[in-house]
Amino acid sequence: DKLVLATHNAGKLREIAELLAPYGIDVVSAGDLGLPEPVEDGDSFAANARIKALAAAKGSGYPALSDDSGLAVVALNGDPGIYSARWAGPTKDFSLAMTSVEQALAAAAAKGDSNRAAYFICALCLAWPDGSTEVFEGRVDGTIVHPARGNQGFGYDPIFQAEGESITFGEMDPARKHSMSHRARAFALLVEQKFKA
Ligand code: ITT
Repeated sequence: DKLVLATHNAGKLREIAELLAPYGIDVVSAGDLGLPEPVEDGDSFAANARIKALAAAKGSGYPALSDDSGLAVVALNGDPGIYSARWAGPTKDFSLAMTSVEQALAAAAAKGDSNRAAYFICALCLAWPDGSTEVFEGRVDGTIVHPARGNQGFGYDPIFQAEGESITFGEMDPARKHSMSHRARAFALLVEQKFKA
C-alpha cells in the first residue's frame, strides 16, 4: 500500500524517507500528488500534525504521515516553538530565523537570563482516510550555539548542539543525526507500535 508523506518541507521529506527506507514502504509526497497545504491553526505540535495528516489522508484516499516540529528555547518561554517555520518569514530564510533566536537570547541575557537550553520537538501523525489518527512525539535536548556551524540538515540545525555533543546538527552526517534526533525518536515509537505488531 501507499503512504502519503504530508509535508512540503524538503528537509523533512528527505529525513522521513531515510527513516522509512528500511521498511520498504511505497511513499509519495503530498506535493507530488498536488495536495494543497492545509491551514495550520492548531495550538500544539500534535494538533498541527493531525491537521496535516488528516488533510492528506482525506485528500488522497491513502494513509498519510505528517511531521509537525520545531525548536523550543527555554529562555524564550518555548519560542519559536510551533511558529518555528514562520520565524523564517515568507522567503523561508533560516539564517534570518537563527539571527532572531540569537537576538532574543541576547535580550534575555541582558535581563539576567543567560540560559541557552533548547529542545527540538517532533510530532508525527499517522492518519487514515476514515479520519482516525495516531500521534508519536520525540524530543532532543541541547543548547543554542553562536555562531552557527555546519551546512548539513536544514532549518535551525546549525545553531543546535545536542546534550553531550561537541558538534551541531548542522555539522552531523544524517546517520548520526538519526541516532538522536527528535524526529528519529518519534519515528522509533511509531515503528515500535505500528510496524512490529
Ligand atoms: P510542513 O508543514 O509542510 O511539514 P513546515 O516547514 O511548514 O513544513 P513546520 O510547521 O512543522 O513545518 O515547521 C517546523 C520548522 O521547525 C521547520 O521549518 C524547521 O525549520 C524547524 N525544524 C523542525 N525539525 C527540524 C530539524 O530536524 N532541524 C532543524 N530545524 C527543524
